Amino acid sequence: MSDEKFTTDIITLTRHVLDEQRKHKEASGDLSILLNAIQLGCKFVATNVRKARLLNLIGLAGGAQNFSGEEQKKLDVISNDIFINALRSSGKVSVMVSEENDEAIFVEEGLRGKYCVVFDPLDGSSNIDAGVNVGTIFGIYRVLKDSVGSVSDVLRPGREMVVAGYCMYGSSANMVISLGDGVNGYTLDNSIGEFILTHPNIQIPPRGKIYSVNEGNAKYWDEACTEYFHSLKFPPEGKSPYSARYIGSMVADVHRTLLYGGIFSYPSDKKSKNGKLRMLYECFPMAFLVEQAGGRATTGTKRVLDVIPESIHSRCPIFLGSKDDVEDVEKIFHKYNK
Ligand code: P6P
Repeated sequence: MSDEKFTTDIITLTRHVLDEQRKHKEASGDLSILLNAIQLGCKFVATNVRKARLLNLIGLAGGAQNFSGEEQKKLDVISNDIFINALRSSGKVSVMVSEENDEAIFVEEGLRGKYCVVFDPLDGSSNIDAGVNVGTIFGIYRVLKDSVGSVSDVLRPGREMVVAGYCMYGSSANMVISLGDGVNGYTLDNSIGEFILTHPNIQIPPRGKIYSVNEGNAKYWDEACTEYFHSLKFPPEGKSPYSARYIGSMVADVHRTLLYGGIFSYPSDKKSKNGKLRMLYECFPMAFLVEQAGGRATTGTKRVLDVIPESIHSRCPIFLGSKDDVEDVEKIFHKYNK
């Protein structure tokens, strides 16, 4: 008989959010309802990512016909529609920004709520074909006072977010989320359709031994970036080099960094002066989570969460991870950017 104690007191994400809600007497329960809508989207995506190759859902935009003859869409487009519909029908959202939509989405009167949600419904979707982990990334702002929903509600620094999280789709679906009071991880139990608390109070190690960056861009890096990564690969005598790990799917690379420590980066370079990753629904949520777990996130010269986006798809360079590793980045960048 396994000595594993069978628990009948399972902590689901929904229960955890309600516990959080009870801590705030003024809480209306709106955020709990909103997070349930996000959970629905993640459960849908989890199911369909796992079946994608079987259902031939991958890479079929443009002309492919499904068995009923209608236009078949790529999984990330379908996932986007699922999230938009779930968020709109929750009645708790006024503004949405999605990686899949050029313009912000403003919810009609009667269904507007006090939150704005920025999200990438299926980040890294090009990796699905190769069976690599992909994920949904989301951040939540409260609408500005007296606002009925406008772009100004989301062109704000990431530090003003109230919730940030991601759901990674791999061998299981792992939801990692912060409501501003630490970071917790949940694993989807497909048999009951609930996210179960499996990683309470995630804390990132103060220093790691792994660096994660696309070295294929090294020829385009600036001097500070080049010097920093060189210092990890060729440390002083008596110190071991860091190991290199790069999956090319932000959710997977950040998840590993959060649990094991070290540094993940998508720096700016001569090809992309602001880097590749988008502030609102990639950099800000991940920076929020890492800071809540005791780590840090910098552009090289500035705290990521203090950057103000000029437009909803603005990008920024990012180095995130263990606080001592991020401090090393800033020391070198400070030398070159006085
Ligand atoms: P590169 C995936 O396309 C993505 O948006 C992130 O998930 C990932 O971190 C990055 O791009 C990878 O970009 O240029 O290294 O392939």
